Amino acid sequence: MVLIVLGSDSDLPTMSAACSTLDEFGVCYSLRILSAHRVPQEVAALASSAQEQGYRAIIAAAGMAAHLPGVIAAYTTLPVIGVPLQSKVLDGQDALYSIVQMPPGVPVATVGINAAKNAALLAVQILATSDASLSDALQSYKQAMAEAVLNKDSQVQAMGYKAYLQERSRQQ
Ligand code: RP5
Repeated sequence: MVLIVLGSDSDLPTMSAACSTLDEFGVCYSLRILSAHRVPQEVAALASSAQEQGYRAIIAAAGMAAHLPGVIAAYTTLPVIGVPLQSKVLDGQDALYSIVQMPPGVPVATVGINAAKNAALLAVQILATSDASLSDALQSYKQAMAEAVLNKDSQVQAMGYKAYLQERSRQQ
């Protein structure tokens, strides 16, 4: 249901969090490694056929001058979620600006630098607009997050911040 495209296999360690998040929600996906700069024709062919192949959302991740999500968005009307990836020289800001500043008419829903998990969650949210069980799963996910925060709040109040910090570093 979700197509994940990476600009390089060097992006996979960061983007594996998108795969594991989709796994958590039982959402099936395909993972491809195709570069907008190195294999532009393959990217065009994949993006052009993504809808008829049954995909409902696309996650595209790239670093440096990150044209991959925008090029994919040029070839499809499926929602494209762009993930800017951190690189050594400009720390991911190059990719962030490349992906987020799409010209009018060709949007890419851009998440934060290296925000693979949020990209997957956004894809799940898109699918959940027409899938009640996914919508329920997202509600449970939010509820679990809320309970975790409230639990931490209770603990810090009960223990005081010093003991809380000690306990936290002991667990890490
Ligand atoms: C981008 O260039 C890729 O998305 C990757 O983040 C970056 C570097 O690619 P490699 O040289 O590691 O293949 O296209």
